[in-house]
Order: sequence, then structure tokens, then C-alpha cells
Amino acid sequence: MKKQDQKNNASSDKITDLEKNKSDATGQFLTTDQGLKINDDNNSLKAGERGPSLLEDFILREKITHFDHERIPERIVHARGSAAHGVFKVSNSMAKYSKAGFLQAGVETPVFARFSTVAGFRGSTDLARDTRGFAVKFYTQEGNFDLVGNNMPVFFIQDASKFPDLVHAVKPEPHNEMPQAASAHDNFWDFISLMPESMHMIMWVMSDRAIPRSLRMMEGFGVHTFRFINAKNESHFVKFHWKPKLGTHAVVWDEALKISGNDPDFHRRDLYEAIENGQFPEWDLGVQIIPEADEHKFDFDLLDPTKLIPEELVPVTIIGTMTLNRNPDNFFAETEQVAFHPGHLVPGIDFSNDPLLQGRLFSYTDTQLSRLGGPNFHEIPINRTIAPMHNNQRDGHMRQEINVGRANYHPNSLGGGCPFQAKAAEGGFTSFNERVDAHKVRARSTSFADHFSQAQLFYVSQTKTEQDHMKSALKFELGKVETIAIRLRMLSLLDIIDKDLAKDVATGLGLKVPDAPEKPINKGVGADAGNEQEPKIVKSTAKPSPALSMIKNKTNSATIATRSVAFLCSDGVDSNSIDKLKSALEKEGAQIKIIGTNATEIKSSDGKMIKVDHSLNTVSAVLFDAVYVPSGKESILKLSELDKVPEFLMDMFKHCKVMGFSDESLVLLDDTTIKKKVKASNFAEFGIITGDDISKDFIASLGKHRFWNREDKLKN
Ligand code: HDE
Repeated sequence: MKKQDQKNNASSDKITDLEKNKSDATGQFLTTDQGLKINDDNNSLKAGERGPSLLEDFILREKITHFDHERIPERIVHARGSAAHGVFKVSNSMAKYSKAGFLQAGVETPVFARFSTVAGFRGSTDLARDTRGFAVKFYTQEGNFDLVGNNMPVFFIQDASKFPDLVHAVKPEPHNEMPQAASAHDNFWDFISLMPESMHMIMWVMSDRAIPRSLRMMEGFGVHTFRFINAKNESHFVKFHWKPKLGTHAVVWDEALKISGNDPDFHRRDLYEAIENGQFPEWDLGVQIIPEADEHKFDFDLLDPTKLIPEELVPVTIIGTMTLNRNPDNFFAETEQVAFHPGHLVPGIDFSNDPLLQGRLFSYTDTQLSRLGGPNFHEIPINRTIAPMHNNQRDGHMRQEINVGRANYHPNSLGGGCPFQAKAAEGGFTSFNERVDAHKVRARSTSFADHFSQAQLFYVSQTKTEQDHMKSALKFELGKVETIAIRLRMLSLLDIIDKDLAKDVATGLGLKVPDAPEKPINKGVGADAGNEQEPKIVKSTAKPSPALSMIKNKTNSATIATRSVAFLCSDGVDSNSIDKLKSALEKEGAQIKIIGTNATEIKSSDGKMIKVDHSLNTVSAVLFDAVYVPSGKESILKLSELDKVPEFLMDMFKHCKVMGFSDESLVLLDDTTIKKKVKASNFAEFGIITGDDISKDFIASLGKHRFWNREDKLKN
């Protein structure tokens, strides 16, 4: 099947709905916006060939005016995103818990998923250390349901009122607009060091979760507690989880920095190419289900978005699978104009009182008014529901719909009472009938006061390798902070989480953990007497949760599908040595990239012409998951003459990726320090696979993804 065919095969009710807005210029005349055929698109109208342009040139004016207005404001957060169409199919009916039509047995629902970084501008690098947005619009038969989540299950703050402060602090500093797409600066850490509630999220952001290998290899989380409501109007609390079929994987920081220079579109390209190649990314959607009666059973508050429920405590029940199978046709029309909103609900799902979620319910419509220019953004094709849509909302900027009839109010008799309200039995949405009996207060529940237990839980759940990466991340981030008092405040907070962590970071910064932290660390919330809280410092009794560690996580897939392997070659390469490993890897779904010393073709020792995917001088090791150097005397000699080859191999080694050599090509290691670090007899244990028949071992090693044992050998 041709790639293009695969792409076009992926259809759905939503794709059909979008068809009516598509425009294809193939075989058509060039026209103005008014449909007037244009005779000359290369020259403006002038008074004589060398004379001034004429104001009368309505064709030039139209073209330039449109161009002048091509940009809309980028999203204030999550500006840089990549998206794809797909389908969600239920494998396990939720009927017992939710009456939502799209959660019932066998139902298939079109979706549009957008992944994003948070802090960077639209043109910033994909590999910033940052949280990733994970937003999915389900075009259900009952209206749009948006699950607007992140790739981390908790958040920095507990109350919506702190969101503008958080975002101001993390964005480039206002006086000089630096740094771009980075949290490593004084403003961010100043704010964080005064907000102990952010400590759990900080542990996540300092972990490798913040530098994913691929958007296809990230978990997703709804973060807040939601409710499922069943046909009997019974409520269960739920937490949403997306589990990638390819496992959850990350890169290392040095790699992230280098990818940002080599290919700032690394994640966007990876998602796009996987879909174009027919290697459709998939995620299982699951929920942790908590009966209403268990609301207060936990030692944290279900409404507190800085807490997660360990999966070992409440397992994730899988509902079905999302497959992304089609790239957008037009980035602006779809990826840029899509408008998500946690308040886009369907019957069977409802909110909890999480104060962060409650604030979001206001923000998402409000922001679209300035970003998309008015109240009719629901009419933009990518946002349009495939369910019937009728109401008495009218007019406004750029209204597309031509509402017929006289009555634009309810109740009416002139329109026969239409459109009708729907009873619950007819699918009308009713909010969960929760009893609320309270005083109006500006306050935070004392059940939100423990900011450290789950930060500890996350830290102790990580392997030593992962903890080391977190320490390095903190040393990097705080090392960029110029104000010593901020660094010290952070060390005091880290000290509460883990003494060794704080000490190690302090040593890296050339400082000492303060004996007595500045008191109070934060005057808590609320300014009035009696309304203040000191953060509660709980002694750690955290039992590690293996699900929180990417390395320990048993469900992390060993598949090598879509992993990319660089074959370093030049003229004179032994084509057999390429073919053997190539066909074995391709059978497992891996991607082979021939990296040649020139940009087009190389000639093998037996005279075959081999197409080059990339020339060595346009790529770097960080863009691939593994390297293999095939046999061929002449090829190896040419490679040995290039300075880039040892650098390529050293990066592969440093980033703990699988390396394969034939007996002949192993000589290329002589120009690196690798043999000094690992004895040849131990190569296999360190992911260096050698010999003339390495397919089996190479594939098994690639399935382990990284050989972290190399990190002990590295000196930075
Ligand atoms: Fe958002 N967030 N957010 N957020 N958020 C936006 O809406 C906001 C929060 C998330 O691909 C904005 O359309 C407030 C948590 C994603 O288009 C804005 C608060 C989570 C996306 C906004 C939060 C998210 C956004 C900017 C605290 C994870 C990108 C543009 C009360 C559960 C969606 C836009 C896309 C985008 C506000 C906190 C996820 C300004 C006020 C927690 C994935 O409305």
C-alpha cells in the first residue's frame, strides 16, 4: 500500500465533516478572494513599466492585506503544539459507571489530539525541559468531550488564582524576554521556592518525564479528579490515564540540548513521519475509579491537583484505545485553530470541586475570544461538533451559520417552541446533584496542606539512575539562577524531601544546605489571621510506587517498533553486512536510516547503488536510537578519516544507546575513549554488540532502550 493511500484510508465522521471545508487548487485558475480570475500575479499595476504603483491595484491590495493579517495571537501557554486525527475505540464498556455514549461497548469515536510544550513560544524547540500538554477532543454523537490533560499527573499549584503568577514566572523574563522555553532562570525558581505546594510537580519536571523521547511515548493524565455518572445517576470519582503502547521513554538532558540545535522540530517530525509511514501511535485510555463513599479514605484530598493516587492503591481500568492515523491537512486550520476546553462535557461525565479545575472552566472560553477573535470559534471546522447543534446564540464576528426562522429566543411560540430542551432521558445534560452547604470563604482546606509526602513518594520510587538525572537537572536549573538566596531557599525545600538529594545538589552548586530554613518558608495561603497555613511537614513513610518510575515500570514496552537506527556507511560498504541487520530490524518495525558520507547514493563493494537517507554532515547521533557500522574496508577507511565519526560514536555511548559493529568496523572505536571505559570482553553487558551475525543480540539490546550502566563510566 502506498503511504498516501494509507493516510487517506483513515476516515471518520469528523473527517467527512471536514471535507466540506477543504479546498484543492489542482487544475484550477488563480483568482481573487471574490473569484475573479487573475491574469498576472507577478507584477503590480504601475504608471508605466518604471513608474509608481497605483492605489487602484485592488489585486495587490487584497493580497497584501490578507498577508498582513495572517497571524493570530499564539496561545499564552501551550503555544507550540503538534496534532493528529484518529479514533478512540472502546474495548471495555463503562456502562456500570458512566452513561456517556462514547464509553459504551464497541463504540468508535473520531478524535483530534494535540500535544504541546507549555512555556515556549510557537517557534521554540520541542526538547525544552517542560511539562507536555496532552489534549484530546472526542467528537462524540452527544457533542464534543475534551480531555485536556498533561503528561504529568499533578500540577504546580492548588488554586486557579495562582496560575497567572506561575505562568509569568516561567515565561521569559519581562525586561529582556529571556530565556526562551526554559525554566532555568531566577523568576521561575524565585516563585517556586516560595510555593512549597509545587514541590511534587517539581520532582516530575526535574525528572526525565520532562524530556520525552517522542510524543508517541508519553503517558497522559487528566490530572484533576472527575466524576463518572451512570444511568442511575450514581457518581464515581475518576482519574484519567493515557498509556502509550510503545511504553514511556525519555532522552537524557545532554541529548535534549543537542537535539534542540540539530532538529528543533524533533517531536513534531517524529509524530508526523510515524503517521505518514503507517506506524500509527496508540494509547490505552484508562481510569482509576473511586466510589463516592471512599472520598475521604486517602491521606490526601482527592480535590488537590498536586496529588496522585498510586496505581498500586487504585489500579487503572482500561476503557479502550486511541489510534492516531491521519495527519492534519493544514497546520493553521487544524492544529492552530483547535480550541480545547475542560468544560466541553457530555452526559455521564462531570467535574469535581478541584479549585484548579473550577478556574480552568472559566479560562478556556475566555482565552479563545482573544485568540480566535470572537464567540463563533465553535464554527471553525476543526472545532465543530458532529452532533446536531441548535440554539439561540446569534451573530458576532465572522458568523458562518445562516440561522433561518424568526424566533431567536426561548421560550417561543412563533418557532413552534424550537429548539426544544431535552429531558435527561433524551440526552439532556444535567449536573451531578451534589449537595453544597457552606459559608462563602477565601480559604484553602487544611486537607491540602501536606506538600512534601508525595514529592518524597515520587523521589523514592525512582531508580538510582533516575534520581541521578533529577539531581543533575536541579544542579543545571539552580546553577542558572543568579540570586543565591533563591538557591538556598530551594535547598531548604529539597532537604525536606530528601537529605541526600539536597546535599548532592548543594555540593554541585558549591553551597551548603542551610541549617535553619528561612522561616516561614511561605506564609501559606490567605492573609487574614486564622486563615494562614504553614505547610505540613510529614516524616516520610512513602512506600515506593514502581508505576512512577519509567525504568521500573513493568508495562513499559520492550518493542523496538519505530525506533530509528543509523547505519554509518560510505562507498565500498559491504551490502550483505547492511542487508542482514536491516531486514531483521525492519521485521520488528524499526526504521533504518542509511547515513552516507555524501547526500545521494553510495556504491557498495559489489557495485550496488544504495540510497542515502541523510548525509553525515546534516545529522547527529542524537537524532537516532542506535548506531550500526557495517563491514567494508573502503567504507570503514573513509569513515575513519572523518572527525565527525568519533563524535557520533561518543554521543551514542554517552547517551547509553545501543551500538553495533562488525568485526571489521570495530576499529572505529580506536578513535574514541570507549575502549578505555569498557573492556572489550564486557561490551555486550554495556550495549555494544559486535560480530558478523549480531541481529538477535542487537534487537534484544535495542528492546532494553538504554544501557544506563555506562553512566558510571562517564566523566563530565
Ligand atoms: Fe491549561 N490553559 N490552564 N492546563 N492547558 C490553556 O487555553 C489554564 C492546566 C492545558 O492544545 C489555555 O486554549 C488555567 C492544567 C493544555 O490547545 C488557557 C489553569 C492542565 C492546554 C489555559 C490551567 C492544563 C492548555 C491557553 C489553572 C492539565 C493546551 C490556550 C487554573 C490538566 C490545549 C488555550 C491545546 C491551554 C488556562 C492549568 C492543560 C489560557 C487558568 C492543570 C493541554 O485557557
